[in-house]
Amino acid sequence: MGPEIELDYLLNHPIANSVTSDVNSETMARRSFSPKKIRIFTREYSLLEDQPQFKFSNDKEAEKVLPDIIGNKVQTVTLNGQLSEIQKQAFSKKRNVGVVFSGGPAPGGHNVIAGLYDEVKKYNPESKLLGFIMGPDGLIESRHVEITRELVDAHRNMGGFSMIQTGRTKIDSKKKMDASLQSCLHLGLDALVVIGGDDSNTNAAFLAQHFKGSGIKVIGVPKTIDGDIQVSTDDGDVLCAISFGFHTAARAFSQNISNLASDGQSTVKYWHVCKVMGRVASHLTLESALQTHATLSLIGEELADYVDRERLEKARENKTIDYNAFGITLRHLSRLICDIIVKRAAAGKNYGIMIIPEGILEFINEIQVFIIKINKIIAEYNTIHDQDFHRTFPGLNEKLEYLRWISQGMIDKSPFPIWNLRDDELFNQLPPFFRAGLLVERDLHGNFQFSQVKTEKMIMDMVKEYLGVLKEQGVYKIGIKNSEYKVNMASCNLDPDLYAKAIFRNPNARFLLVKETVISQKTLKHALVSNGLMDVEENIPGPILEIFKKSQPNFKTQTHFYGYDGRGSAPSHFDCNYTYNLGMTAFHLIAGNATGQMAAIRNLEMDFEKWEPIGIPIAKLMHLEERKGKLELVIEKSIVDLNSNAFRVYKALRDKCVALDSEEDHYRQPGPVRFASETEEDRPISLVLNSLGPKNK
Ligand code: FBP
Repeated sequence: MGPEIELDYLLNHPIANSVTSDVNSETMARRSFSPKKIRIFTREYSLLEDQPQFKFSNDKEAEKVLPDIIGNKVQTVTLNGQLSEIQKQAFSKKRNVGVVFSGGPAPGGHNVIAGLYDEVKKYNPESKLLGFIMGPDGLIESRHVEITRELVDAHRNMGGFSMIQTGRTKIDSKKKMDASLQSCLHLGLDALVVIGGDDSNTNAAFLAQHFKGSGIKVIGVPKTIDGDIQVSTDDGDVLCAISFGFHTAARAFSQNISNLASDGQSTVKYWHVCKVMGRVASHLTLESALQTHATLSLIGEELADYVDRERLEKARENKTIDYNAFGITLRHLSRLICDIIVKRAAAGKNYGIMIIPEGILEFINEIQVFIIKINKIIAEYNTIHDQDFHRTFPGLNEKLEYLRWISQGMIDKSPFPIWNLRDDELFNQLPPFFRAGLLVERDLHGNFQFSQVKTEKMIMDMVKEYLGVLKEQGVYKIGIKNSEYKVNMASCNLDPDLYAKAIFRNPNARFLLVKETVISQKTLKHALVSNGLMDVEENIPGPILEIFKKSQPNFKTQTHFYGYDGRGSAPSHFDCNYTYNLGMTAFHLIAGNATGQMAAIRNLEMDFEKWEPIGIPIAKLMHLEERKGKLELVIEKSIVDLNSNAFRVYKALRDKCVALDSEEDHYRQPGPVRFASETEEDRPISLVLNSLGPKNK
């Protein structure tokens, strides 16, 4: 190394400054990238057209509590016909629009604001866009910032929700609704745009109803990486194929997972266990499975549908019905996983990649029952005592003690207490970390916080335990490549065929499996001696000992959690375009005087040229759901449809992913998330598959 350069010189050097700047060339390129615009947005004005052919059946409770917006129709943003001068003036009038992020971040949120801002200013430069800070709290407390061009330009095509931040507060009381209305009135807002998930769009509908008399419009925007806001009509017409952020998050997870796959394939010693976000639905797991061809991906919705045919058959023989044959238990799930691990090991691959959806517990009956019962117990405690359960019983032991009292009839005096002795017994068989996870405080919307529970640890502990049993039984063994075995034996002048018969269960197979009875050096020696291949006093021949050692599996795992990283990723090309157009759609809905509508893009699953901006009536998407032990009106979440093309294709690909058929694995490398279109896929794979049908071959 040459003489040391002075630090001052170094710090002032333009190259040092440029390479260490916060703003690198990727950021600059992202900021200056212009997403594509749907054709109607390149024109001057638009009109909203009701589309009564899209039908939804109303929920009775929604009819009762959302009377002013329940009659809304699906609307398309079009330009069929001429606007009068008065209509044009009304369209371009000076407006103040508020915007708020709500819930977890999702890539593309900033572009929704960018699209909204560009349209707000395009029609009237005097119009203003105000952002409420830190989510619904900012709205309730009127904490806001004016969104300027500089602010927007710094965040175009960038990830996160950092521009105005976000929060999970639920606007669930008259007091909070009134405070929100006061904030909007005080700021002279014409409209409010709520960018959020199912719960936040539920909030948007209630706000639209509450704001009706004030004339302030409320528009929702479908955000969530979970991909569980999908809207179809009663006749099966898809109006919103996916929420924004889903594609990027799945791509970000998939990049990491496929990197692990390539490491795993090189070192061949670990099973990588990847828990992937998605509070309830397994859409992100399904998309990641399609993107990466990971060895094994569990789809929660499929497990819920699981039927144990063997048990059913046995029960039929005994002329009984075995209700436990329906649905899956954690124990059974661990057995299914072990089955794949053992089969892969037999094919010489004692390694792999497994994807477990964050919300898997939602689909495991025995655990779901606990979650529902605990929700109810906590809700009742809070109502009866007007105190918070978690503040009163902060530690795990105190919570468990309270449950024990209930099971012993000390609190719940009914003949059938909600938490009975059997519940208590089963619950106490779970490891403490898992019990603590199930008793974790619900979020502000009453959702169980799956991200806080180490589900993957629970499942993998059971897998490890059972693999230990299978190893002792001699079932779990690593297959030895026949050709390698022969070369090794030949190099030591040993007859491969002679020895193969003594030690392998399948002497002619491509991968040789040591006999189940051969589980130690002692039993190996016994096999060789009893086949006349050596004397008791002799040492086991070196190559045979080597092969035996090689066949003994050591199950090693590495666990990973992919969630927050994908939520914070910069948006993909698809999400950049999608969200920018969503922002513009929100403006056109406002300009067309809509309220209680969710901005959406129809035909997302098709090529960009077919994308169509629409408004979907939020009130029509609502149903009653158990939250914190009570029934509440919320937007219905979409879970993985087991009849969808995407799921069926994945199911058909599964054997290829497990790769028992060949020495090669069939992992797929989707590469990094890109904002430019050159090599980036233009849509999620699940959307591409779901768009294929007789009409779109
Ligand atoms: P949203 O529904 O608000 O988009 O959030 C979804 C999600 O990312 C889930 O996948 C995850 O379970 C949850 O947020 C975690 O949230 P938190 O930020 O509260 O840990």
